[in-house]
Amino acid sequence: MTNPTNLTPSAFTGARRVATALAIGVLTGLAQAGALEVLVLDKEGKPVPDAVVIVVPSGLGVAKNPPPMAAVVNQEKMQFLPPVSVVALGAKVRFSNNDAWDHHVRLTAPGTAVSANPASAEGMSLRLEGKTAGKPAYSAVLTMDKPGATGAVLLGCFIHGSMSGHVYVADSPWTVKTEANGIAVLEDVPEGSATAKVWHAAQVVDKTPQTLVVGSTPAKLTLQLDVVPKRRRG
Ligand SMILES: [Cu+2]
Repeated sequence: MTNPTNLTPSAFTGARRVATALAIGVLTGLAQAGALEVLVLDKEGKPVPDAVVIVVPSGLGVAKNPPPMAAVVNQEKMQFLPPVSVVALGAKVRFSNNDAWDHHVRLTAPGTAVSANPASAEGMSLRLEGKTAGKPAYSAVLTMDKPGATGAVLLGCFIHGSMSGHVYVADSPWTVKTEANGIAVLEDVPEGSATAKVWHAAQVVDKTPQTLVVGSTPAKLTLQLDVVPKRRRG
């Protein structure tokens, strides 16, 4: 009969290594993770930047680069920059006016009556004074924390109707914006089946999510919009 105290030091260390490996495995849900590259094209087959790709895996895992809990959106030369930001639910977004004249920050979520302000379903707005040369810009921090308020929040300005932007409050940790080349790279997506969908400001009708399988080799997927978004100036 083996007495546990008779284990040799090396056997004991080995057992501990296995235990540690198992613990790490449990923490990561044991699922292997793979990379997924999603290309978003417009109706004419051209790459679309500033689209948001949302992947929902069936397995458990930890996202390598989840949407941040903080972001900065600048008002500059009559634009919201960046025009699209992806953040996590509960993120604090700092809006800063770098123009010499006043702007509003108006938040609404079309179709879903979602707002960044828990007190109002219609949305909210605030006014930021213009920047004086040599002084810091006026800014305000808004928290995207309305329960269930995920999706695209529309940004606007009452004074300048041409100004628009979006803050996409992500539901899934695997939510990434496409770069100038129309590609969004998602890392550490748990292997197995997943759904992928695309959001773009110009795509008014929601596209049906696509089902795919993420494996050990990098997967590629193309999602196509039904529209040709206007190119942003600048
Ligand atoms: Cu304005």
